[in-house]
Amino acid sequence: MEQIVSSGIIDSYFGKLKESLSVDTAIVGGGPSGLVASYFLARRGFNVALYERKLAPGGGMWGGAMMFNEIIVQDEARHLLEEFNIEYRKYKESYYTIDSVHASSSLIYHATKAGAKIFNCISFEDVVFYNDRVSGIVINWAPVHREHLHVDPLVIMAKAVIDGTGHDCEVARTVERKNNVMLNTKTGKVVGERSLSVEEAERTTIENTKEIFPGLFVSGMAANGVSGSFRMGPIFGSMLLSGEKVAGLIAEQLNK
Ligand code: 48F
Repeated sequence: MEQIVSSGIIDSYFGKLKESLSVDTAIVGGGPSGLVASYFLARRGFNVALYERKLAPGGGMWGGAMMFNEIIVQDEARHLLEEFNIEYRKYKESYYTIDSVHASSSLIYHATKAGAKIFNCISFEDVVFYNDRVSGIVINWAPVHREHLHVDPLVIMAKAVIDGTGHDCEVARTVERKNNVMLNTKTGKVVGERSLSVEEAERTTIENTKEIFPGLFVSGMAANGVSGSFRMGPIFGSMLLSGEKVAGLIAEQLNK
């Protein structure tokens, strides 16, 4: 029995990993925008893998605001609450309050149910850069990074990569730093996040969700960080809408 337990886990995990060595879309970061994107891409039949360095995907959603585990979503994103079967309560005219643990787990459940493969405890380290295009990602175990171990990584090839790393915009910053290229932003570089301004931030998150370099798309807070827009705090409508938008942009490109 001991051997069955261990070999079952190893066979199954490495089967999943091998199927994901070359994917249609690799998503870095399991926050709300990355999870929503993975769901919509998987639902359309694309091979999609999401890499999250923490043990639990969900990013900044679990903690609500200051660990008060409730989030706010506005009317514009209500269709996504319905899509993910998330319970919500109306608050004032056009806002909803939602238990953040329920919301995070619903996104994870539906993404994996739709067929997205989520690899937790894995850190993005670099991109594959071929013919002036982001063509994949370089990954390693998160503890390797934490312990500063000198261990070489593995490579995942991808037709499209999403930077869903939130405030840090790690993928975009790596592409800019290591390859001396111009990104599709007003300075050609990662402009950097501004202070808090809720309405403006919610609006621009959607606008800034785009392909910022051939093969590299940004979603969620990384989209605003890359393009120099504001943060918004614990309102999550634009994170969900950004995930929906980036999945649509990638599907359109891959279907061409
Ligand atoms: O920050 P995060 O939740 O991303 P998001 O989808 O949503 C932002 C909101 O949570 C909140 C906000 C809006 O209300 O301002 O912050 O933009 O999740 C980003 C995820 O990426 C992971 C990180 O652990 C988190 O779960 N991540 C960051 N860097 C790496 C990474 C990396 N190098 N490798 C793997 N995962």
